Parts: sequence; C-alpha cells; structure tokens
Amino acid sequence: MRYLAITGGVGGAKLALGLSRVLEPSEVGFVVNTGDDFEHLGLHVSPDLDTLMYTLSGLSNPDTGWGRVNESWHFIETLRDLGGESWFNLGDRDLAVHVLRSGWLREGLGLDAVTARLFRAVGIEHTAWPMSNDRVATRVVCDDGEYAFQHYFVRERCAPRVRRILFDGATRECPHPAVLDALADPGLEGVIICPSNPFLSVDPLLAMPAMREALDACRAPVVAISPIVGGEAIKGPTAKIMDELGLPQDAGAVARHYGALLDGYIVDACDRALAPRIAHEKLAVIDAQTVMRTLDDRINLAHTALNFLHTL
Ligand code: FO1
Repeated sequence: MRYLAITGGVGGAKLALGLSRVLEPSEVGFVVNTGDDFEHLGLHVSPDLDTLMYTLSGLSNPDTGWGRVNESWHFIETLRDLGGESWFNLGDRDLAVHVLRSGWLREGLGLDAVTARLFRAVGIEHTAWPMSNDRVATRVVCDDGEYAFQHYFVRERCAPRVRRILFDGATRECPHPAVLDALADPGLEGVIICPSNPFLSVDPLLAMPAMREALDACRAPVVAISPIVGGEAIKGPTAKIMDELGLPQDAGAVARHYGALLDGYIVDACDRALAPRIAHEKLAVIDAQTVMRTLDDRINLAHTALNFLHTL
C-alpha cells in the first residue's frame, strides 16, 4: 500500500473518489471514521462507510451526498405513519445494506469483513477499513446536555451549542490492525487526511492512542486538506463547531488543531494569503482548488495531494 487516506463522510468521500481514479486498488487504502455508527431500529448503521461505498461505486445520492441515488422512502414514511421513530431517513434501497450488515455482524463477522463484502458486492475493488472493528462512539456535549452523535447531527440538526466532543471507547479499543501495519510499512509514501470535519470525523480516529502513536511514528509524510474555505465549511457544521469551541473559523485553526501530525497542508486558492502565515519550519503549505464540484475537481485535487506528498 503506497498511500493511506483518512476520511469521514461526504467531503472526504469526494477526494477518496478522486484518489480511487488515479491510484490502483493495491496503491491506496481508505481508513474510515466509525464514530458516527449507531444502532437504530435494531440495525447497525455505518454512515461514513456507506457514504464512501456509495460514492466510490457511483451510487451516491447527488443531492444529499449520503444515502443512495434513485431512492424511495416507503419504509420510513410508513414507519412515521405508524408512530415510529422516523427522524433518521433510511431509504428503501439503503435499508438493504443495514439489514445485511446487521445480520452478518450478528453471525460474528467483523465490521471489516462486512465492509469488504458490501464493497465487493457493489463492484468496488479498493479497500476500506473501518477505523476499528470495535465500538468507538462519538458523543457531543452541548449547553443543554449530552447527545449520541446522530441525535446531535441529524435529529437536532447540529443546533445545540457544542462544548466538548467525546469518543467513548477510544482509549480502550484498538485501531484496525491493517491500518497500523500500513502505517508501519516502510513502503508507505504518504497519508492524506481528506477534507472531512476534523472534530467530528477525524478526531475519533486520532482519539485512539495506538492510531495517534502509529501516525506520529510513521515515516511517510502526512498531508491534510482544509475543510474550511474562506472561513466557511463547504458542507456541515465545521465552522459552527469551531466558533462554539472558541476557535477562529479559518483554515489556520484546523492546521493548528492537527498540530505536529502534519507535514503538509493544502488550503483553498481563495485562502492563498493565509498560507505563509500557517506555514512554519515543519509544515509546508500550498494552495489549490479544494472545492470539488465535478469529478475532474476530485481527480485534480487527488493529483495535487499526491504530488505535494512527494515534495515533503
Ligand atoms: N444525514 C442527515 O442529515 N439526515 C438523515 O436523515 C440522514 C440519514 C442517513 C441514513 C443513512 C446514512 O448512511 C447516512 C445518513 N445521513 C443522514 C448522513 C449521516 O448521518 C451524516 O452525514 C454522517 O454521520 C456525518 O458524516
């Protein structure tokens, strides 16, 4: 494996798609946040793994970025009519994935094996690992109480003010062993932290001490792409959360958040003026077009990140 890409949901999956178009399955592996996973209606839902699966296979819903294209909603509408819990929109086609995953997990398969089966079934040849086969659950402490991740994110639409973010199980559970092996492999040429939410999507991985240590010890350079462009998040609550955590809402604050982990950082072209102020002797900073509207944008950013890694 020449490269590892760390990704969360929608924003990260876009760059992952670009990477999958320019690198062979043997060259890149994707490490996916599972802090968002939860049991819902008796099913195990893994939103970020599914977002990656749908994106890489061309099955993603272009309007939402999550869930499936050509979806119908009879199940959730019927559930709502019957008085069931319907705030989390499970589409009819998407439901099949959750039913299969839950059944295979009950039979004793690991989340990694389940993921591999599902990815192969939709024709993906690249490998994606859940960050851990064990349960690490993101919890969001807000002014008005503590929320399980999806309750905060979907049910409450990220409205409560965030005070702290916790990762239950992170210090107890182990990262996926293949990820640790890849990070220790002298053949690894670089790690890319996709432009996912640093606090909600990347921190769950970094909260596992063995993952952090493996990244710190890794000899290959680590590059992140800023999810903040012109002081705003492309999608989702990153900028709002930064404000609530008392951080400035700019690309520099994300780089400082990752700290010594990074060797390189890519800001958007519109933040070009910030680059020299973010850079220091141990951090190279370049600018590029990071807003990925088209497949070409995704491929171009993938090439930029890979070329940048090789200069470090
Ligand atoms: N996000 C929403 O904002 N609303 C939903 O109803 C919703 C349903 C959903 C169903 C399956 C799935 O895999 C993802 C879904 N998401 C939904 C996205 C998801 O929960 C979040 O985007 C991620 O957890 C954050 O990366």
